[in-house]
Amino acid sequence: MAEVGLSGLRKRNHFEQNQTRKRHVFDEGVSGVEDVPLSLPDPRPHPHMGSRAEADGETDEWEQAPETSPVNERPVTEEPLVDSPRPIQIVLADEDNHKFELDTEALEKLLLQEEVRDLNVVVVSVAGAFRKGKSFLLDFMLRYMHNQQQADWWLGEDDEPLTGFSWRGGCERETTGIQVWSKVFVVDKPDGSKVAVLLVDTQGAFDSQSTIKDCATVFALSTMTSSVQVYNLSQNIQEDDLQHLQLFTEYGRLALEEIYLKPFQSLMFLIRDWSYPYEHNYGLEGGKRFLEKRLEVKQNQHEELQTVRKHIHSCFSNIGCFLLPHPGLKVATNPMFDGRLKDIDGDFKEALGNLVPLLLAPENLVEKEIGGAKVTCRDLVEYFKAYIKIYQGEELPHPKSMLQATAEANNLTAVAGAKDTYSKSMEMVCGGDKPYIAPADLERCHEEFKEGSVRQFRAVKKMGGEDFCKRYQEQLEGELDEAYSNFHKHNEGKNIFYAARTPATLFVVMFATYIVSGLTGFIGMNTIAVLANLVMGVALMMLCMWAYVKYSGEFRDVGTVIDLLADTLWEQVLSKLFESARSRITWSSFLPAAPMQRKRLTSNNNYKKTD
Ligand SMILES: Nc1nc2c(ncn2[C@@H]2O[C@H](COP(=O)(O)OP(=O)(O)OP(=O)(O)O)[C@@H](O)[C@H]2O)c(=O)[nH]1
Ligand SMILES: [Mg+2]
Repeated sequence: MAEVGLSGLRKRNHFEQNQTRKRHVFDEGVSGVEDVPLSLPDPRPHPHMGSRAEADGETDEWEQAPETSPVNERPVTEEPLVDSPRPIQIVLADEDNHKFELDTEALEKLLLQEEVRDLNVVVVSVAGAFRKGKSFLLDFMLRYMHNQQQADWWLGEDDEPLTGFSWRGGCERETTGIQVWSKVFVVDKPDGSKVAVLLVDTQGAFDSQSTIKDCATVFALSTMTSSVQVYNLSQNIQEDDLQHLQLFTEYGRLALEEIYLKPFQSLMFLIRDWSYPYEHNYGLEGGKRFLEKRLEVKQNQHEELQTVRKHIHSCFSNIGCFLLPHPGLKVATNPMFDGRLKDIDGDFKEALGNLVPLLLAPENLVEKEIGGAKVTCRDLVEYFKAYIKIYQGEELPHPKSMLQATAEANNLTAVAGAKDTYSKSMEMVCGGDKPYIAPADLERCHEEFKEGSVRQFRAVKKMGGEDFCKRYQEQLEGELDEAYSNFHKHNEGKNIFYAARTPATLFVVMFATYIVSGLTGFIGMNTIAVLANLVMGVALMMLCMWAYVKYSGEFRDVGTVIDLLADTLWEQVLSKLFESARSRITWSSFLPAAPMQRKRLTSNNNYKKTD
């Protein structure tokens, strides 16, 4: 009876939580551990939060507490809110910035409870596209965990609304981020060991508010941290389902530091609304045969199809498939449906009765392992912290939608083609075996070939639209300019005068110092003569070294330093000297006087004469 009284209050609280669920639903405390085989005081499931029946204020007869309930007589504030079971948001989705945040405090409160922290953990997670009944299924798993001692009854009463993880009808998404159930179930395995079972609900993929990266992050995080990932699909396994699984698991694998042979554990394809029982029967056996066919790698298959299948096989240690029938029209279309078994088709209930124990019966529980070592609840907290950090950082590439990835590949190929044409044309003009060309001519060729190359890029049919294409055109133009600057440098290298600048400078230095040393020796300034000889010797050594470097290609660093020195000397001293010498000795001094000058002289003379 105490349970009944509590449930009345819980109902109110749960409704409130439903409104604020997206933030810290767990602020009130999360200490929940349920030892399944040991403590089951009431065989009926606890009324959990989240079903529409609760949210709407609808009350089933079980929840209508008798007025005489001793618990009800207590003031509301004294109710033990602390252990009301509910979903806890452990990964929060920041919708505006497309980021995910781990609620470490909530996770630690749950997994570091004394009773469970050192137990090996079993994590069962359900992931897949949005609005496909994931939370609904998890609520049946919750029922199983609560009622599993009553093997033939665990599905519950016919008139009992389905509660637990928040589920609802309609076309808009419900679950966001990652949620776990606030009770960690402690289960005795047949071998006598105790394990902690954690149920995980995830944000549905491909809703209208999430990017591919968001979907990949949720899927990858839940796959990395779960021991059994249920991949929830509708009606069939389509090729795009496999491609998305490939993309998402690869995104998960990228984040793992160590390369494990098989990075993830068990994958269960769960096909909802299976409509072809005459080809493959409902359940695990039918699913197995169906999956074998779907994941078969054949010799004559296209490479793309083979790669997807090989990838999936290589990622999971264990892959299964279960075919679940349609639950009936009331479940799928009736807005008043609140999860009562009486409204669900018999076939579905029967298949569900087989499916859930397959995942959660003590003998079937799969403990979480990472790198071959079993993971405890305490370890799992650390793994969550480490993994989420990777997805928050910028280290991982952004997974792209199929169209975006194809458009990008398209444009990049067109860029590469156009660039290749440009390079070939430029090679014809100034390639390795071509002689030096005047810089102005080279620039003219560059402009001409660049224009042709851009024209070629624009002529290729590309996906992604004009704006997208424009970005790649700009990239192409940038790359062509860069290539031109390389061609230009290469061309300059062929200029014999440019190449001879270093030896010429060193010769001039040697010649000058030779003259200085001769003159100063002649007039008895021996110190200066010795110094000049020294400089001449150094210049000679540098010239020999430079010649060796150019000939052998060894000690290129030394060659560069000599070139740099000679260049500086040329720019700073010699060219200035030449310049000033040239300005003094003009051509006019070698030519007969110009008529103008003569005229001016005459006029001057005339002027003088007039004077
Ligand atoms: N057709 C069909 N509908 C189902 C099945 N199971 C549950 N539903 C209905 O699907 C709707 C969505 O259920 P949810 O459990 O909230 O779906 P979800 O995948 O968790 O949705 P999101 O949280 O938005 O990702 C509800 O109206 C359920 O009644 C099923 O096996 N087949
Ligand atoms: Mg959901």
